[in-house]
Amino acid sequence: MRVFSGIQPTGAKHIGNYIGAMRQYVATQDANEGGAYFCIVDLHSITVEYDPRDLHDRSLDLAALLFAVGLDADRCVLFCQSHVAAHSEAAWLLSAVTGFGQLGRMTQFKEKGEGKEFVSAGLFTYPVLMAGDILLYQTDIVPIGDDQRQHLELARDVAERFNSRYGETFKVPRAVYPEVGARIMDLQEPTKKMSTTNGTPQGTVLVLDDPDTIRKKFKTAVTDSGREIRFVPEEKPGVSNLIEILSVASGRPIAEVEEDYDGRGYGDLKTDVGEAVVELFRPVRERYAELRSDEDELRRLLRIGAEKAQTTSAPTLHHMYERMGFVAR
Ligand code: ATP
Ligand code: LTN
Repeated sequence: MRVFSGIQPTGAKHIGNYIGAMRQYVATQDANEGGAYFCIVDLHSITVEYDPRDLHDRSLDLAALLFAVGLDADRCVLFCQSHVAAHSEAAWLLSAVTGFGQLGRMTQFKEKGEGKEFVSAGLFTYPVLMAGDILLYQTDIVPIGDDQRQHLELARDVAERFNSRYGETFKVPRAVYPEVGARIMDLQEPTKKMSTTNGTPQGTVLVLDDPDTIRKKFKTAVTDSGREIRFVPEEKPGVSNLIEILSVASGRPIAEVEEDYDGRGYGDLKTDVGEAVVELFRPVRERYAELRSDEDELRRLLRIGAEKAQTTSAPTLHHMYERMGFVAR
């Protein structure tokens, strides 16, 4: 099985990104013979307003963070999307088999564009670039969080349409969502997903937050009316979110966490989740500081990743041009 996933170098990564995505990347890098490819999708991050001076640093921040959580350059391929030209090329070619109507129905496009004075064409075609990312690698499985469901469906449609119009070229990929934590909610507004771009700062726990900040964010988390600690997301979104986070951070099933807190108060739960998350991220913070201080080494590792990604994606890109009828060089 071949694994592929992408992650944006914008903003600081939060516990939702960790639980929904990064943790899965680490788990899949050994379990898959076909190799695991993880892409820092810098080309995607120019689709909303951004500062060019930041992009460079954020990309290196994210590389260091991904290595710090456990990706290993010898066991997976980590690279920047902009280093492999095939991604931009594939996006253009695939736009021929992507429906304008389907792109207009993407909720991320509607949400990120809403109320903005300037909405880029790139924000609209974002899912085409994403489909290319995945399809170029003949990917079997894509570990992602729940919010990417619609984009993955589009990538599958694009693959099928291309295959039927131009002949069998792509594998049709399948998404893999974590069993627990596919949609971590904002601690202050637990009916909204945790997000660096659309969430509340106090309700968003960053992987690199210092221990006291993490404790404080959990202490002030919004809970629900009633007193019972039970996992019922529709009825008790705040408490259920905390249970889910504690389950992942402590490695215990949800039912066991519920049992442990039977008859206890919300205060205990908040303190314990905070502490468990502090311990979960403590080694990550330490490794991050070390890795981030050596930019030359990070660049070297990303270069190696880009070379491997380029080699893997080249034959598929070549087939795309050929089957679409372009004159060979
Ligand atoms: P944000 O909403 O913070 O801007 P994002 O979803 O736009 O983040 P990425 O950082 O690229 O962008 O997301 C990386 C991965 O994290 C994706 O697989 C996404 O599904 C997952 N993810 C994002 N938010 C959550 C969340 N609240 N819970 C679980 N997984 C999430
Ligand atoms: N849209 C994704 C990031 C992304 C991605 C991908 C995820 C870009 N290309 C390919 C999986 C596979 C997001 O998380 N916002």
